[in-house]
Amino acid sequence: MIEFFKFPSAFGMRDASPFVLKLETYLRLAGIEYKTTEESDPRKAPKGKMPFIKDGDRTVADSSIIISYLKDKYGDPLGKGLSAEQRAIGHAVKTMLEERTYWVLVNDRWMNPKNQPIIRDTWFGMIPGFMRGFIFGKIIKDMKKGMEGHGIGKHSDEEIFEFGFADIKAFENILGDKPYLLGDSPSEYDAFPYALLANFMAEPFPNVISDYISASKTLSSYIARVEKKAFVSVFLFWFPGLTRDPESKTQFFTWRAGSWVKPGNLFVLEGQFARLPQGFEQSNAGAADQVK
Ligand SMILES: N[C@@H](CCC(=O)N[C@@H](CS)C(=O)NCC(=O)O)C(=O)O
Repeated sequence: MIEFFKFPSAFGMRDASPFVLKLETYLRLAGIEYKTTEESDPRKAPKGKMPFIKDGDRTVADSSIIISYLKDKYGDPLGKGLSAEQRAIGHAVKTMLEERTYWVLVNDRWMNPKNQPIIRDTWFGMIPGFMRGFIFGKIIKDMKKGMEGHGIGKHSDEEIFEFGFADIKAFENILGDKPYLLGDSPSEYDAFPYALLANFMAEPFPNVISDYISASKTLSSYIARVEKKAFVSVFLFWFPGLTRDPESKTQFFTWRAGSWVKPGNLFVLEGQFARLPQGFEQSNAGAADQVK
C-alpha cells in the first residue's frame, strides 16, 4: 500500500501545507488506498519538501510528479471524458495557484510579524525556548532569501496581496457556477485549488484574502463541496432483529437504522414493533398486558 508522508495536522487543518493537502485530496478523490506517516522535518524528504510517497521500493517526491506516477500506475479515474481544452485550463489554473498564489499564503504566514510566533510555537514547539527563537530566526532569514530569489519577496505585502486577489478572483470567475473547476465532476485540478483556499481559511491567520473567500458564496461553497466529496463518507445502514419477551410471550421486531458519517459521528435511530400473541393486547406503546 502507498505510504503517504505528510506533516502532523496543525491549525485545525487536515494539513497546513497546501501541497500535502493537495495530494491527500487527490488520493481520496481517486479512491487510492494509502497509509499515512507523519514527518515534521521536510529535510528528511527526498527533495527537502513535503509531500512524498513510498510505493513498494519506489520513493516519489513532489505532489505533481506523484500524481503523474499514480495515474500511470493506477489509472486516471478523475480524467475520464476531459477534453484537451479542459485539461489545458486545469493545468493553467493549477500552475497559477501553485507557482504564484501559494507564495501569497507563505508570505503572510511566515513574514507577517503577527503570525510568526504562532508558526514558531506550533511547528517548532518541540525545540526548547532560547534555541527555538534562534533556529526560527535563521529559517525566516533563509526563507526571505529564497523568496527574493523567486521574485515574490521583492514586493511589498500590499502588492503581494494584490497578486493574490487577482489570482483568486480569476479562479472564482473560471469556476463560475460549476460545481467543480472543469464541470460536474471533480478532477485532479480541484485538488490544489481546494487545498490552497482551505489553507487561506485556517483560523489563526485571518487576512484580506480569507475575508474575501468567506464573503464569496462561490468560493466558500466550493471549499465545502470538495471537502465533502473527498473526505466525508456516509454509510446508511438498517439492522432488523427479533426478540421475545418470555413472560408475556410478545415478539418484538427490533430495528436500528442510521448513518455513519466518516469522519464524524454515528447517528442511530432504533425502535421496535410488538407482535402480540393471541389473548394479549397492547395497553401502551412497547408494553403488553394479558387480557383477563
Ligand atoms: N512543488 C512541490 C512543492 C512542495 C512544497 O513547497 N512543500 C512545502 C510545504 S507547503 C515544504 O515542504 N517546504 C519546506 C521547505 O521548503 O523547507 C510539490 O508540489 O510537492
